[in-house]
Amino acid sequence: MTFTLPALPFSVGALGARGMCQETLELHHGKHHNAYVTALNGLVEKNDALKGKSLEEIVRLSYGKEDLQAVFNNAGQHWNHSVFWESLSPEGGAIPGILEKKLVEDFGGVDKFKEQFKAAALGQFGSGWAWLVLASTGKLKIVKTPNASTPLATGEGRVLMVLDVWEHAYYVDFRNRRPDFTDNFLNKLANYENAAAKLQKA
Ligand code: MN3
Repeated sequence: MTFTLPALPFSVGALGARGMCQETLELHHGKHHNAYVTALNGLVEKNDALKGKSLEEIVRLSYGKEDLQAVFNNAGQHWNHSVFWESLSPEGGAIPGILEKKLVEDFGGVDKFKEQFKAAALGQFGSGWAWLVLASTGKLKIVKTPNASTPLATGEGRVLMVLDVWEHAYYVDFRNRRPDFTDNFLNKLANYENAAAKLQKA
């Protein structure tokens, strides 16, 4: 299987008024994400055991395997970025009732959810990701993962939403200010509609 860069679910300039400019998306989607896809295809081409496997299968089978570290890094980054683009919206920040109710139940309020999510985003030392997942307990949970790691591999829950906290995600718009980038995501960019739809399907 040859993997391809998914199209953004919005135009490349669509988030400019909400704190993520066209240059960021051209670099992040067109260069960074594309490079992971290209590298993954090169690695799969050289490894018969991976040919014909889905992206999800490759992420899971390469996790924690020393000899497949490069495969995991590129497959994980491809999967994580694909979820990240779906986690953004030009109409972001509005939380549908069904998700709001669950955030209140499981975190004690929307503000508490945002505090915990921000703490995860800031607490991830170096590169990584902050996630909203539905744990096997049925409760929403926030987790962070380093580098290319992902709940798809760790089994920490079904992914509803993710924020990329690698520096390449925010340096053009926010320079070194990850806290401002995270606040902006939670209040103006986060696609809670998409997260709510995934919650209903889970
Ligand atoms: Mn990234």
